Amino acid sequence: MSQTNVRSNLSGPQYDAWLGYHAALPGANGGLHKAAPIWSKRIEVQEQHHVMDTALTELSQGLSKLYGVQPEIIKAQTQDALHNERIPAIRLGTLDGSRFAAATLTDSERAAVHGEGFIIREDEAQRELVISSATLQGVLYAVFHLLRELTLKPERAQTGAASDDMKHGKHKRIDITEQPVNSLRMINQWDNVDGSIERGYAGRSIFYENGEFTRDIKRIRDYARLLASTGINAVAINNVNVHRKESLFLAERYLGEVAKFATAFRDYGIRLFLSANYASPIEVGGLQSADPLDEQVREWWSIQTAKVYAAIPDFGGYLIKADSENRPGPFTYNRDHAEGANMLAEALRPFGGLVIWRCFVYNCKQDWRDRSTDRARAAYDHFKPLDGRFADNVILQIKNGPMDFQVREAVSPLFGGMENTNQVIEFQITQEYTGQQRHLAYLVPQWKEVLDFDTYAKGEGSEIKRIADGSLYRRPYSGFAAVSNIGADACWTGHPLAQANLYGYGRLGWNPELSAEQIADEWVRLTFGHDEQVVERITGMLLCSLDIYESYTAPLGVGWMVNPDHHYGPNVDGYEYSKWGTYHFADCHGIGVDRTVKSGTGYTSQYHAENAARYESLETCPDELILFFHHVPYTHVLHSGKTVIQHIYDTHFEGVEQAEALAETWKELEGKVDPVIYSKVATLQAEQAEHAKEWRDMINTYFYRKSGIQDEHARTIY
Ligand code: GCV
Repeated sequence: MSQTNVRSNLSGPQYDAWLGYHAALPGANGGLHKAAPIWSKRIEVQEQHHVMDTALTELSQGLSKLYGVQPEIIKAQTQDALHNERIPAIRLGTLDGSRFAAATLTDSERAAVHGEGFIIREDEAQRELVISSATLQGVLYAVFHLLRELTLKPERAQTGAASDDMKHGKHKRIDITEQPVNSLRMINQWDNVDGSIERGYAGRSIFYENGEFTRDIKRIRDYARLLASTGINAVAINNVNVHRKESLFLAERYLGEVAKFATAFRDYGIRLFLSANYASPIEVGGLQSADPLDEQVREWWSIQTAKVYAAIPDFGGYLIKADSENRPGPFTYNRDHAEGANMLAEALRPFGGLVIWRCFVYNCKQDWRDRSTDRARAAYDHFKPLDGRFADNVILQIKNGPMDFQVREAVSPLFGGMENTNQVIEFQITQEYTGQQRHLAYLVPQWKEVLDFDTYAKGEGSEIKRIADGSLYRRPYSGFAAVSNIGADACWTGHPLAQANLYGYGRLGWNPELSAEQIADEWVRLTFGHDEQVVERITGMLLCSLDIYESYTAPLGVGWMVNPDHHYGPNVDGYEYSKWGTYHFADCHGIGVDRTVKSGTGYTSQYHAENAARYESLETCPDELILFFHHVPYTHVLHSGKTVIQHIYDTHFEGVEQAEALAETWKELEGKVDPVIYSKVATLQAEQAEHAKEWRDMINTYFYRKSGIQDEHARTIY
């Protein structure tokens, strides 16, 4: 059987995720096609291209699910005449390839819509809907956008000029212009070829099985479809920790398989990248060295990269984790990271490829007795001095915080520290430290907070989102990257509601101005329909979920306190006497990491003056980060008026009550949402409520025993 014939047999609401289009209107299917817009029964195109084919398939499938009528698709040959007769239709195409696309726009509109941006416009009589973009990817994004709009706002659907709404002037002509804010909108898979996923909480890999690439290309396409529907345009298909076998992905052994994945993603406008092993010249090429300044090494990369491009002409480039957590890198040869990255950049440049170089570089063999070394400082200390030295096709990938995707940590001061370097921000959609898709944690509010953070790099208004999108420093390459949260689980994400994080990441990458509320509302309506009780309850659950998780886990920004290795569940001293640089320094007097210039590690100085001063002073440091920046006595009084110890007790008791309330809220939805999803979530929320108690009791007991201070409300502490 050929690879493409092997089909996933997964289906149904949990698998369809937000693309079911089954939820278009409240009520039953009966009413659906009565509301069909007059133009929805026919689609006309002039261009032939694989991405256009995808757009057509998506559009026609989506419309037929929404309105119960399969639209007729008319391709190039006969189209001119039909168009002149102004037969109602959707007409779509690129500005260069389609006459209608160009004709509907004014010169200034044509100039304004570029790259993957698009315009969707209905004519006055609603007989025609024209989709125009400069690129085919833009046409595809427009199709997904249109279907989303029609699903979210059923009132947009009209039956034509004769409709009552029209007569009463209620119909608003569809006229949408969208331009993605970030140019790179990337997903990183941490999948290994043995089928495991590093920090994966949704089953095995959909990409690999037992040392081979999956034969289920249908599943890869279905994933590409989900990603593209939110605007994702790049994917790195293997773990940044590149092990022995995965090092061969760029060699003959696997390149043919990689190319098949590239085809599946390409059809959805997504460029494929590989995580590469910095020591590939040795491990794959059999050379003695991987020294970036060695001519033989440079030549090896050039030749090997040319082979990759021969197999995948639109290959995106290499994602590199070097000199990080025991991975090889240029430090071995006394070279710096600019020298390391630029060598790869040189090999990729002739093909338009990119090097995405991670800044997660720190000493993971620290002596816990040494209080002067601060892991939070590491990325800035390593990379800031290299600003301006990276080649123009190198992009630094910087985690949102200086530590490691904690529930609460400061933002990375590297944003705002490098004016002359391309940068993307890295988020973690997979919930490594945020409940591992067994606890509910909607992460969009956290990402929004980071993106809206003002670095003051160029004075007020220098938010991280403006560095990520390239506008503050006018960088050619910029954007978002994030670690995926999907696996072979039938609902993709383990916890069905964790789909909202994947959806939200894509939407935020497209437009960081969208609010967490709007994204949650969109996702719930697309996934579950418009029943107002369902919408209100689930969006409510999502929006308070991260605060709840934070309240019963590590307090006030100090982080960690998890079991070592797998990182699930409470263990206050789990990382305290370890080599990882992840300490809380709790003793009988107080807790927290002194990162001030005055008496601590000096980390606060890595921020621009306004933020440095705010964090340096106990008076102005925000409560939620107090233990990230300061070591304080348990009796220290927060801005909230509570002492640190009472805050710990209160939040942990309240957090459990709130986790129980989440489970109760969900129970109200029995019979109102898909039964399989209902029972999965009900089980998970009950488990979360129980596990929150474990967190509460361990943390409260630990700090009660350390401090000897009673809870003001005399609740049970062990
Ligand atoms: C892929 C953390 C995770 C590791 C991960 C690493 C990284 O340390 O625990 O599993 O490795 O981050 O981002 O490289």
